[in-house]
Amino acid sequence: MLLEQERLKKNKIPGLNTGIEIRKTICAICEGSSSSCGINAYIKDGRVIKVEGMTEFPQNQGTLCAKGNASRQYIYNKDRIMSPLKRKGKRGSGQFEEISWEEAYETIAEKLLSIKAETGAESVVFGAGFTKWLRPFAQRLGISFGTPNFATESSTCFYATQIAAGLTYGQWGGPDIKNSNCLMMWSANVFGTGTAGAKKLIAAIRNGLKIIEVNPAVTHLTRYADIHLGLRPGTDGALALGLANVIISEELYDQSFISKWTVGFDEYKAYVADFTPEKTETITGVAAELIIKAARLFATGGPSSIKTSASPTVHHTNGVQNHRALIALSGLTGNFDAPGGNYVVPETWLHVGTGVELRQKQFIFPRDLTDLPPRIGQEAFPLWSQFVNEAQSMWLPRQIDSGQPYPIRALVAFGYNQRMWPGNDYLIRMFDKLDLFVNVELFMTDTAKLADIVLPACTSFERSELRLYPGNHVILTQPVIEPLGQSKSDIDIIFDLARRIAPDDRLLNQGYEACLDWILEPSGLTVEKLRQHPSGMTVKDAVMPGFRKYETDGFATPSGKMEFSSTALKEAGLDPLPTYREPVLSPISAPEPAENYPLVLTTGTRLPMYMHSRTFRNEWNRRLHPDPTVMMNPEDASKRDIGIGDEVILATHRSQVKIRAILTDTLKPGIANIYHGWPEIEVNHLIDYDYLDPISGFPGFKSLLCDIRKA
Ligand SMILES: Nc1nc2c(c(=O)[nH]1)N[C@H]1C(S)=C(S)[C@@H](COP(=O)(O)OP(=O)(O)OC[C@H]3O[C@@H](n4cnc5c(=O)[nH]c(N)nc54)[C@H](O)[C@@H]3O)O[C@H]1N2
Ligand SMILES: Nc1nc2c(c(=O)[nH]1)N[C@H]1C(S)=C(S)[C@@H](COP(=O)(O)OP(=O)(O)OC[C@H]3O[C@@H](n4cnc5c(=O)[nH]c(N)nc54)[C@H](O)[C@@H]3O)O[C@H]1N2
Ligand SMILES: [Mo]
Repeated sequence: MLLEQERLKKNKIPGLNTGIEIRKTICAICEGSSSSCGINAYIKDGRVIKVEGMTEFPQNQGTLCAKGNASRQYIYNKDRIMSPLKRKGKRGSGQFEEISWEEAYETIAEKLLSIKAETGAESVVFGAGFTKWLRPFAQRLGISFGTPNFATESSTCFYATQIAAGLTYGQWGGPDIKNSNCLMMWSANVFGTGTAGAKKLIAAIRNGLKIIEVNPAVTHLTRYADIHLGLRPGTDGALALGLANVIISEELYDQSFISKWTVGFDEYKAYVADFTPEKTETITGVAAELIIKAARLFATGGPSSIKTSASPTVHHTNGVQNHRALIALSGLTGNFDAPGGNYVVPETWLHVGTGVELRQKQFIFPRDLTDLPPRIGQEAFPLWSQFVNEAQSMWLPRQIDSGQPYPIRALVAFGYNQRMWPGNDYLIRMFDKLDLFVNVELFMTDTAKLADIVLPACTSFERSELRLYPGNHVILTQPVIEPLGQSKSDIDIIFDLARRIAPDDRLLNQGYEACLDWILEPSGLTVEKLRQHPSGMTVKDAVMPGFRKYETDGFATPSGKMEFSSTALKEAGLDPLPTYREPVLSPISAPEPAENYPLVLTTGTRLPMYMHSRTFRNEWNRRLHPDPTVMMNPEDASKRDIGIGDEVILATHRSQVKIRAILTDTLKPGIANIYHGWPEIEVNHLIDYDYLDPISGFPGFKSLLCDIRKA
């Protein structure tokens, strides 16, 4: 009997005789529409002793990736912050003293309220790094306090694609893969970045879905692809215009959609005429025959859809226009909001579109942003402010520096990582000018060390959060363990602060669950009901929107139509067509720097075991890829006498890093590729802080010039 009990315990079998219980939660190391996987957490004596994928969870159906599987190393990490801290030494010295929650709140509230009285609430910025789940609450807190400035990671991620779509169609839609015959995967590398979606993609490919992959690199997807278009980084716009050239010259476009539902087609057609397959080959490096073949397959092998990503096409100094050029292919071929094309489902919660109706916008904006002073970056990027309800974080260091149009004096951030910014050394210097920098963090990061006050947050296992998924699955998790040490859920911190700095916000002051019930109300769901479904519930009567909604509603653009030529861009004095411009730093546009820095550098291609800066400290993840590396073609390496695994110096005109070389044929000669976010090297020092797209303010992370030499 005893032996049997030992065996059960050792094998972590749940039950009364082992005291092991399975509780349901989700992973929040990644957050996005193909992530936040369902988890079975095995709990014994209040500790997580094992995790596995939740089989009944539609998102991941029992699978977990390398990061989720290492959850215990994330939760019980020695770097977790265990109590509120106040800085003692010089900024960045890492010297802190423990303080009580009460003292932390009082100090913060007193400072924020005095700044508000002196220079206005707009001098205070609320912010969030990659973490998304808390944003509606943090942004509302800021608005109720009186500041328009909510500055998040989305100033470098996704929102530029939303601007491109807003200008062109009003709103974009994801690929309706179920009904699609041909899918253009425009650099969305789901095998490394959204593994829960990869499984479904392979199933569709086995079912006959044709794939056109656009990617400078050969990836895991390439073996499944019918056509692979390996372009030079940053030339996406030219490639898209080249594809349009073939579609138009061979008359493969949807004439009736275009005549009825678009504006600017004639100007677009005239502009596109210049991008012959031959010329496009010269710019992009993709063979003319392949461009022709891909254009024909996309236009005639439909219904065809396009899967875009949040970053590779817009991390360029011509990012928004590149992205406009590629999404225009959907309307051009009559696939926009059509079955098997790109299906528009309005966002209901945290960037995910479902048929479950919630009050997201109404909750975040108890008052209109236009009643408040201009947001950070609004003057520099007026179109950003038209399409995005946040400040442009890339402009934050600039405004702290200049004090114009008004001073920025305090930053209250949830999980801020200075390595997100290009030229991050500039931002670090600017932190010194702030009267108060609060960072709410899980771990004592390099950025937390720069704060005046650090507040300990807890992981998804220790809190309750609401998530919606495509397919109308909804979950409201409950903590599966107590928060470690004195850490708290971000939400509790937000509500505790609200009572002190936004006492007039009656809804916030009723607490988290009351707010959730208010948000959920139109869907008929309640906190009480969701609690009865620990694995979440699929809302059966959710009403999905129909296709071709423009036929009744028009397009949400100034003309009410799809705009090949954008009214808003024209009014802003910018190119109204999806004009192609070379990246500011490219071998063609910058021949002089290119003499010393002849390689095109793309940064931030994701590694499957790392999530930005989050999982380096998990031993299991770190062992899979221990050292910072650069990928380069063997031909470029042998010219430089570089061998496999050699230490090399990767240099741009601004800075350099020491890194190991990976030699690989997956990249063409002339291109180098590195991951961002390593704690031991400063990748973003390689990039100028003002290397930004003029429309969105997004950094040109993925088209730079560099050279590599043996260390
Ligand atoms: N494991 C893991 N997953 C993640 C993340 C992570 O850090 N780790 N981050 C999440 C976030 S925030 C994001 S934004 C997404 C990104 O998701 P993805 O876009 O799917 O991933 P990336 O690896 O950034 O880029 C995809 C591809 O873009 C290619 N690429 C590089 N430069 C260019 C270019 O100039 N043009 C084109 N067309 N392609 C280019 C690269 O070769 C790469 O294969 O991933 C999310 N998922
Ligand atoms: N060179 C280069 N730079 C890039 C990119 C690139 O491709 N190349 N990509 C850009 C893109 S697309 C993105 S999305 C950004 C990445 O955006 P970042 O914000 O840099 O991403 P992370 O490092 O994941 O997260 C920031 C912090 O959040 C903390 N955190 C995690 N969970 C929680 C939580 O629940 N609560 C709180 N309070 N904190 C939490 C983490 O510990 C971490 O320190 O980087 C951008 N920067
Ligand atoms: Mo991102």
